[in-house]
This record gives sequence, structure tokens and C-alpha cells, in this order.
Amino acid sequence: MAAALVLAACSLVDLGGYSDGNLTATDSGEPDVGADAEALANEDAGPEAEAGPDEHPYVVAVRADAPLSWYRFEEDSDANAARDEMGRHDATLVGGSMGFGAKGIAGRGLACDGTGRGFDVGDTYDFDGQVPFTLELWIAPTSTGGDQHLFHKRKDGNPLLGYILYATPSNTLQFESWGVSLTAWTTSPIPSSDFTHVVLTVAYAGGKGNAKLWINAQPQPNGGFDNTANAPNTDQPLQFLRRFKGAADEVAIYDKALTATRILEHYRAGKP
Ligand SMILES: [Ca+2]
Repeated sequence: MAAALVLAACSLVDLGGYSDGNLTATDSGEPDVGADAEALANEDAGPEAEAGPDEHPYVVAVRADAPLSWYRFEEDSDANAARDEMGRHDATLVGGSMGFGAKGIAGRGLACDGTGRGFDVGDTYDFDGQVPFTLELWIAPTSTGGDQHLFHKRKDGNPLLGYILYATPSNTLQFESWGVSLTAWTTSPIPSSDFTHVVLTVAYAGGKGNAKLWINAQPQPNGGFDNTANAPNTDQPLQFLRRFKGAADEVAIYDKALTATRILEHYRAGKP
């Protein structure tokens, strides 16, 4: 089933239209804080916040880009939800153990034994229409022989609608946005031995959607520069780290495509 989905998604890519240079062409490199995000941001977590004396450089770097939601996993080992640092959508534990209290790349992180069913954010962050967004996290995945859903907002049905970013049984990554034929993927396995920085950006340069994966700040060549269809809005809840096994930390979601410069800054600030 997973292989069939991968093949189906890959077949949707229009490689003839792929353009490596369009992702950041319209971006100034400055953090682009939307009016809504600015209005909703916590006073002590806004983009102008000063770094505290003991604040980790990674925390400073992410805060400067004002994510919509940011899960740092600083909770104690008995937690049943992941706090949203930005105060919007705490993520509830779906079931099993997600291994709170382990060592992360900034403070604590998760050490998942594979029994956890992930976190549920609720029905939000469809990014429907033609809007840019970014998904970010650090992982050291252990293959389970099945797909591990890093982010999942895909509604099952005919047709499938919505997006999914997952690790395959061989620890490569695959992004698919169903209904708009956007996809991106990696071909080298993500190592299990140490944290890797994973970023997925969707940009709309020239009015066309462009999905790109960044591994340790390096843009991956396989992606789609596809069509002008509108992304769907479904009632499917957004879940992350479903069926995940291994270490994870610092899940963040943004309503813009982070630039190569900012992704590199995040990587440098957080790398092991
Ligand atoms: Ca953390």
C-alpha cells in the first residue's frame, strides 16, 4: 500500500517544470510576520523578544521567525500533551508513550519506543488555497518497517486530500500534498544515530506551488514545481509523529516558506 502511494505521488511530479531557483526568489530574507500571527503572538514570545541569559541559541533562532505553533517537548516524562510555545494549539497525546523527558537538541526531547500514536493538534493548518508554509523538526528515526508519519493532515477517501510528510521503511522522507499534486522526497536514509534537521517548505513563486525538502539545511533536488490548483480544506485533524520510533525534538509550523538563509541559521544553532 505504501509503495503504491509513493509511486502514485511520484507520477504526479512535473519534473519538466521544476525550477530550483524560484523558491526564494520573492523572499527578502527577513522574517515575514503576518498580521494575524503578530496579533496573536504572546507578548513574551514575539519576534522582537530578547534572548534570555540562559536561552539556547536554537530557541532564539526559531522565535525570530515567529512560528504559528512550536512544540519544544520540555515536559516531564508523565505528560499527556505537548505544549505549544506560541500558545495556540497544545497537542494531545493520541495514545501509547511518546517518550517525554529525553535529551533533545535544545533542552528536552522525545525518545519514542514505537508504541506512541503521536500527537493531535486538531483541525487546523490546512494551508488551503495557495499559501506558503513550512514544517520543521529534528529526528533520529529508527525504521519500524512501515511508514512513520512526521506530519499527517491527509483525509483518506477517494480522492485523498491534504498533505503528509513521512519517513519510509528505508528512512528516506516523502512529502505529498494530495489534491494539488505537490511532492518532494529524499533518496539518502536519515541516520538513526544522531539528530537530523528536517524542513519542508511550500512556496508559491510565479503562482505555482513548489515543495522542497531541506536536510541539515541542504536543499534536496527532488521536488515538484507543479500546478496552480488550490490546496483543500478538510476536517481531518493535523497529527504529528504518528507511529514514530526514535528521537525527535522541536516541531515547528510556519505560515511562510522559510528562506535558505533562515533554515541554515536554524541548523547551525541546533546541530549536535
Ligand atoms: Ca526541546
